[in-house]
Amino acid sequence: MSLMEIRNIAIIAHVDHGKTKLTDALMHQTGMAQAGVSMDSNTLEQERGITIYSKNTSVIYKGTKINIVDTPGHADFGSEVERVLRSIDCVLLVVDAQEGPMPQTKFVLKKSLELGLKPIVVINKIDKPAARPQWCHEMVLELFMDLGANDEQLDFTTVYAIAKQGIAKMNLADESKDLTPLLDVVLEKVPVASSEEKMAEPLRVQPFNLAYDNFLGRLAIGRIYEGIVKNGMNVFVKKTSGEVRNGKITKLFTFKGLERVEVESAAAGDIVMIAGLPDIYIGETICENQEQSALPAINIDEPTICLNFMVNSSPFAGREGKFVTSRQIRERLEKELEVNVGLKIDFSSSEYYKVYGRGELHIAILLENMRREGYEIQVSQPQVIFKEENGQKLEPFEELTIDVPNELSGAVISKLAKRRGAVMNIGSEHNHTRLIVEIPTRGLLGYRGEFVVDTRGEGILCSHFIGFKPYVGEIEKHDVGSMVSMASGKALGFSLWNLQERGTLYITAGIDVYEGMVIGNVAKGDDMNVNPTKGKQLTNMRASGSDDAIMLTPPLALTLERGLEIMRDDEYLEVTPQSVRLRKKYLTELERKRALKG
Ligand SMILES: Nc1nc2c(ncn2[C@@H]2O[C@H](COP(=O)(O)OP(=O)(O)OP(=O)(O)O)[C@@H](O)[C@H]2O)c(=O)[nH]1
Ligand SMILES: [Mg+2]
Repeated sequence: MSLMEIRNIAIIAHVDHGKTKLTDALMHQTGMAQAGVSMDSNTLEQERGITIYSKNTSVIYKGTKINIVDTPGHADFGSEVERVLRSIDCVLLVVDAQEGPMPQTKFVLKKSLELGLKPIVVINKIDKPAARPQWCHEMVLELFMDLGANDEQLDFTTVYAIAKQGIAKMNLADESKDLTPLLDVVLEKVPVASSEEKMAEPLRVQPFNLAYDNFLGRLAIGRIYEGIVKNGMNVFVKKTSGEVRNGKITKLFTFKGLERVEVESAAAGDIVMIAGLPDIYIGETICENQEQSALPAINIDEPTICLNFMVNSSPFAGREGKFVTSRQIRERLEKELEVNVGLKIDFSSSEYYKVYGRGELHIAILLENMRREGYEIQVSQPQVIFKEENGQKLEPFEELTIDVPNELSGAVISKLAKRRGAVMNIGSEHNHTRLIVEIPTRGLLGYRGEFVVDTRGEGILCSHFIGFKPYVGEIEKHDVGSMVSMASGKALGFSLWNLQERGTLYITAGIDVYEGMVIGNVAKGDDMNVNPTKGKQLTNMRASGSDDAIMLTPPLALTLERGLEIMRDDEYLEVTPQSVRLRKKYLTELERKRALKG
């Protein structure tokens, strides 16, 4: 058994503060990955420039193996970070030197401190012209204190970095060379992951993540706490409840750079990927003997929103997709459950599958993946999940952190108040107001788009889930109606030109529409039935100028996330490989009237 020393770390931060760039640079400089290869390996991640799935890698530095978990920064994936934190020994808390600590910094740091971890702080992006590393350091220290860090935790090491250029230094005045100062700190400060004694004990592995392989099925990614795991081993899988079942390990991998490397055995301290246990789940304990006790469970956050996935029933169904039947959708969703830990699905209804998730982005990513694979689906409006405790109705709440130019804060506050947001704190700095707002998730749904418009793109809004609280009653948030097509055919520039005065259009000329399709919103009031296919009245005289000459305001293109946000409860979002359309559940006006009468 090769006994290389091991260190296990996770990289955590607010979204975009540079976790992945730092991980990439560590891989490149240690020769574990070639230039240009990134941890954000998934196509959607590359397009969006965000990390969606936490991923493992390892680098070897001065004869020590450092297992690194790169985590996502977006709040919808916060529970993923939490799981990872349980299984490593130290975190690199990356903070943008200009922005300073942001909401997600606080969230992930809080979790780390609670678990007793001693973070290493990396103040990143010190190359930005507006970087203020000293200030940032003070802010981080303040945050540690606010979060109740103990003396040992308060005595954190700070490293300054330019992840993008692969540079780290202990003092701002030091020479800029490479990342060795950071790697040396990791060797010095991160506890060694194992010991001879731990290796001599019977095996215990705890999965903190799942993966899927078409040939091997479900894979568990976990930390070996004690003992030695071997390929072909017969094991017991234990839950904290005491429930136990047998299994056999059929393949074993460790991580090397971005690759998984098949191995015959691995020892305590390492992070491994195990095949052969088809029903393995996060937080269970894989052990060698039936009598061993299970490790403490890993908590998985409950979903906060749900919506129905259905067969696309629009008149355009089947135009673009390869997989359109209920059975195909079901199989795809079942496969998703293999790896998507925050997701739950109820398959019991014959009309729809009820999908429960952690937020609009979490659901949008699933839909985006499905449409790219060739699926057509239609979904209902996302709803928050209510809970009942001691006879009281509870609903999910979020904490918002908002930064807006001073003159816009009034407008933002009044909008949020309508949606039952309560301002907890207001501060002002450099003509910007920072608001901390507590709001029911229900009130936040559909607000992001409005926020961008209201603040002319100059505002920043971050949210994270803070828990279930008593239900606050009805929220009326829509002040626009839908513009619904009453005809099928090609939308014509002439009619759109007339319609665009009434609201914002989602389509442009030349687009195929069907009766019941929502083609825009109506600025004032209720839904409006319109005919976007109507051409200019033909008269005896030739019309001056053709349809092409009409200048239309560019439409508000419906993206998946925007669609999920603005759709109303009597509408479906139609998702197909090339299109996202909004439609009424009932396509004709008559059916809608009947449904209203109930
Ligand atoms: N100026 C500057 N930009 C940086 C630096 N490090 C990262 N960036 C940029 O910041 C952006 C985000 O970097 P990522 O590494 O993807 O950030 P992340 O923390 O992994 O983001 P999420 O995974 O989505 O939470 C990218 O555009 C990087 O090029 C740096 O040191 N200096
Ligand atoms: Mg990232």
